[in-house]
Amino acid sequence: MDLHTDNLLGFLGTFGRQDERNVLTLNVLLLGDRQSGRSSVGNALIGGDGFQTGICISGDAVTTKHRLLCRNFQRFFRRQGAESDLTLRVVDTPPMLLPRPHSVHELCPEGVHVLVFVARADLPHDNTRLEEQTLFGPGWRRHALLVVTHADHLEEAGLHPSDYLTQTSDWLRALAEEAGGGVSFVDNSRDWPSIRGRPLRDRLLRLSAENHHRALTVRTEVSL
Ligand SMILES: Nc1nc2c(ncn2[C@@H]2O[C@H](COP(=O)(O)OP(=O)(O)O)[C@@H](O)[C@H]2O)c(=O)[nH]1
Ligand SMILES: [Mg+2]
Repeated sequence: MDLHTDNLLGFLGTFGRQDERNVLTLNVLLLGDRQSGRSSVGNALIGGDGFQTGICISGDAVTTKHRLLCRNFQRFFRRQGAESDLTLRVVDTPPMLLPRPHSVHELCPEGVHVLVFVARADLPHDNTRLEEQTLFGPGWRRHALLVVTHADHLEEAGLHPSDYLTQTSDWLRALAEEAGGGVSFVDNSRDWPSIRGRPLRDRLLRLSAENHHRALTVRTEVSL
């Protein structure tokens, strides 16, 4: 597997070919609040530690600008009888309620296949929603996957994930119900990123396949 950072890997097109194998390239956008665990989820997806993570000191965010990391997973799945690589292009974002659409568009001019919403289980959430619809259009839910991090805290508290969802904020519960890719609970304090990421990669690929690998266009003309 090759690890490519930032712009080292040119975009191959949604479907390309490499050494006679098909390559499916998916653009993935991480969204969420400060310290939600976005960068850790990005590392799990990529199977590395390229995104800087950490506790923010004196209110300064660890992730301060959009960052793209790419990784090719060889022979990740079979498509129409042929072995296919999966190339993930994962965009980490600063903690903002609204990502800067121009930055996302610059990194993913062809659009975004999967929106990964990251929220942490051990902190309360308010009901502020992102302007997803304004940014990605009305079909954004079909491309959304919710990842709840810090699942280790739920385990410690003896709380089952489904019980957690009944007790959490309205917006998180609504998102869990609306997201086409459903909800994944992860404990990012355990295992190697690559191992943690495998079920997320599978889920992400399944979701994108359900959307026939169509990408959402990021609307840059809206003033937010
Ligand atoms: N215990 C635990 N810690 C986590 C988990 N996910 C992330 N962290 C830690 O939470 C802090 C913030 O994570 P980070 O990925 O940088 O969050 P970001 O600000 O949203 O990018 C870091 O110190 C991580 O190591 C988790 O699932 N469990
Ligand atoms: Mg971060």
